[in-house]
Amino acid sequence: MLTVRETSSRNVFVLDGVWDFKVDDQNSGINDRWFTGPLPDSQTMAVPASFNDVVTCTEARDHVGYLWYQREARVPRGLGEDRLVLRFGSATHSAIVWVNDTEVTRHEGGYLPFEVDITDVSGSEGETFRLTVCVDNRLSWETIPPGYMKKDSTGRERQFYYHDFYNYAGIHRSVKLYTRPADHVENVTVVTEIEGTTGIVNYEVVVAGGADVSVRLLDASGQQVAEASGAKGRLSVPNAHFWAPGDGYLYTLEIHAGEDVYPQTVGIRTVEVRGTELLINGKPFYFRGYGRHEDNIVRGKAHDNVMMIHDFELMKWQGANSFRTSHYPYAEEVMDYADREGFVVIDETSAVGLNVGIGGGIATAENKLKTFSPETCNERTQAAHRREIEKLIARDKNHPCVVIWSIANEPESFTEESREYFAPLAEAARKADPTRPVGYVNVMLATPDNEKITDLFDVIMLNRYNGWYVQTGNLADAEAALRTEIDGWLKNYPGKPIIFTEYGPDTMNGNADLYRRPWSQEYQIDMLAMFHKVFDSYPEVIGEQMWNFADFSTVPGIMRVGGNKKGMFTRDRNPKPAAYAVRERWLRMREEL
Ligand code: GCB
Repeated sequence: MLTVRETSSRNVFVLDGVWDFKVDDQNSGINDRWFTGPLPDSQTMAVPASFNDVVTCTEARDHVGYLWYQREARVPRGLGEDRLVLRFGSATHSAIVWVNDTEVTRHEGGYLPFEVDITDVSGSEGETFRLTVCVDNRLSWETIPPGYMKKDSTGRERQFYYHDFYNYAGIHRSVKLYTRPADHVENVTVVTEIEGTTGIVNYEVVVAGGADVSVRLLDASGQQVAEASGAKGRLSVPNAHFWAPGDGYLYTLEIHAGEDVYPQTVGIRTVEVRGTELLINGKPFYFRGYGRHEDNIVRGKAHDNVMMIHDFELMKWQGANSFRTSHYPYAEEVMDYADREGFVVIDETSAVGLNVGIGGGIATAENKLKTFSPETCNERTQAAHRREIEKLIARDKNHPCVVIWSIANEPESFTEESREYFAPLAEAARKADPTRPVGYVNVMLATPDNEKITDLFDVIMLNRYNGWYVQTGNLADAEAALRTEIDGWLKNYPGKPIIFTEYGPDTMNGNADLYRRPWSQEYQIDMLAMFHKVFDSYPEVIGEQMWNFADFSTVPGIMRVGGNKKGMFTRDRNPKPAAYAVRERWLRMREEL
């Protein structure tokens, strides 16, 4: 699905703002047909926002089920023969949408966009229509991510899941109406190559309707550097300015299909895993960065340009060159921004917590269950997971910043069932995008001795907490265990590079400790330094992405003091002392390049 862009043939109307809102505490709104009129006893809610930290009542915050949103919108004047499309950047986790009394679409999956053509139901030019959205925040064994519900002693439904970040919900990204000609550009795939100093742009356009296609490639200053006609082609750019880490140079492929014009940004670059290296434009790349979250005070998981730009500024300040979209696809604005800022991205699906061995960061008592079974993660979960992979790749395939697809975070991966589950999914990712490496992120319970799926992937991505969850407070033992483990991976998979995609201790900012014990700012400095010393002694380790960029909100738990505190930055984005230590290292590494 194409990102929404305003062009000479497409108008965009942003519907963000203050909407009517209602927490459906009895989950009765669908039966009571709330979409047929104004929401009963509504309050207001910002769009985009997670509703949870905006409301003040705990029961509403932790509501499990339906959330209703409503506003009036207007069919634009001058629509003529064009089509009117309603588009959501995301609604977490599923949504039903009505225009007046008519249901126009349903969507599952909380972190990817969806759209629907509403021309035939929205009315005539200049008229208003009622737009109602029912968002459902429930997770089940058949959703990605999975979860389950259980009634508490008061009969109230509670939501449980096997990941630690809080289950924020709502309309998290922008809602837009846009117009486009009936014959229009529906999709485009761009694959770039490099031949010496020449950049090659292979493109393939899908058109709705019968219009002929022509394309122009413009450089960053708007000068045309190549052109072609036909829905498929190969453009050559002599002396091209390649996209590279830290140099987010972008061309624009201006696509013309009949009256429609659509601009697709293009970064000319290549990515390849060769031996134990990951090469960008033929040069070995070393990842310096973090796993992150879309998480902010009051906004929850809402996209916010202020926070996005500030976060990128902080990452640059620290000398980072990359991040992972742990543990779900991030807003399209973030991917666009990573392209233009030259950040390198490991792009992850929302498949987190497919593992009954972990929960809220620790083993839970509910674990009599098996992860993969007809009652838990089953064929329907796998089908949903496959859809998430395919939809993520469809959305992000043209972003030069994306260099690896991560199809899951810390799933169970040491059983035969996990292999059966993952083999077809790794294949589906490769089929959807044969041009990028595919990986999954491995949990510390899956060691070189028992793990069963790494051979399906191109890279080894490890989350390790030696010195924190294990060997707590003993960095000598932690270092020994870490080295033994890396040796084990290298022995089993001598040809694959290793990226550390998580490591680091919880750290209460301001907790100073002469004895440098866990939870102190000194311990964060020491534990990270230990990991870095180990990484520096293995050429096969090609990346360090610590956990986490910033502290974030979690489910309540005895291991979480006001959230997960493994950030380099606090939740309000102040650097912890370790951030300065890491900054020194990363700036030095950048200089040495
Ligand atoms: C992990 C998870 C991450 C958690 C982290 C922790 O391995 O991937 O989502 O937040 O551990 O801090 O426990």
